[in-house]
Amino acid sequence: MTLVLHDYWRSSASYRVRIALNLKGLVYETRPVSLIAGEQRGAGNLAVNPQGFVPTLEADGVALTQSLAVIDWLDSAHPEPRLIPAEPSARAAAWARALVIACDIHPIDNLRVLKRLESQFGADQAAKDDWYRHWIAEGFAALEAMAGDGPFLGGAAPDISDVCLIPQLYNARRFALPLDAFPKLVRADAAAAGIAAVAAAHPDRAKP
Ligand SMILES: N[C@@H](CCC(=O)N[C@@H](CS)C(=O)NCC(=O)O)C(=O)O
Repeated sequence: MTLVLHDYWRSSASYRVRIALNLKGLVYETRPVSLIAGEQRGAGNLAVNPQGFVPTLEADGVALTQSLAVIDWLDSAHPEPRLIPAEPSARAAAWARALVIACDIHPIDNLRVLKRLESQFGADQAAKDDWYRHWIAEGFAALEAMAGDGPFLGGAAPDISDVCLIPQLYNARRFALPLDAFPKLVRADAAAAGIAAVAAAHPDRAKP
């Protein structure tokens, strides 16, 4: 199967999919889409991703969008190692943690939202940075309470919620959010950083 990932090195949704692909040991090509140059809204990207987002994973020419749907597809097509637990309660808990990040933190801090804050309300860089940190801190407080005994959020192995956490923590550090209040999240991230497949997905290694 030919896998082509349309991504941007610093996009956290793209980073999630790179982590999942690498954990499953899958080989893929990348097609960089520059968010800085606005390429996400160009005809080439819209042809595979009608929302004008990254990432998109093309699997034998079939375009798969929405990073969590892509990870769910990967877990169905390539089940080992499982990122979405099979046992119903563990599965619901893993999805709940993942969705705290993917639904309730990440979209509010997206580039288009930050641009809109500036164009519609005149927010300057400091105001936008404060907004960005606020939503991460609020979501991380809940996620810290939802995390298990570790080392990963759901236990002994990384699951879909850790896959979402690692990029969100990367963003939190970029925007200088203090992390002292989130020891379980920092522990899960440190455990993940020790996995070569996860480290290989880091933005610094995906930079074109
Ligand atoms: N829910 C989507 C979100 C994708 C998304 O927000 N991608 C961002 C980068 S992390 C993007 O393409 N932003 C472009 C923009 O805001 O113009 C997913 O999980 O795939």
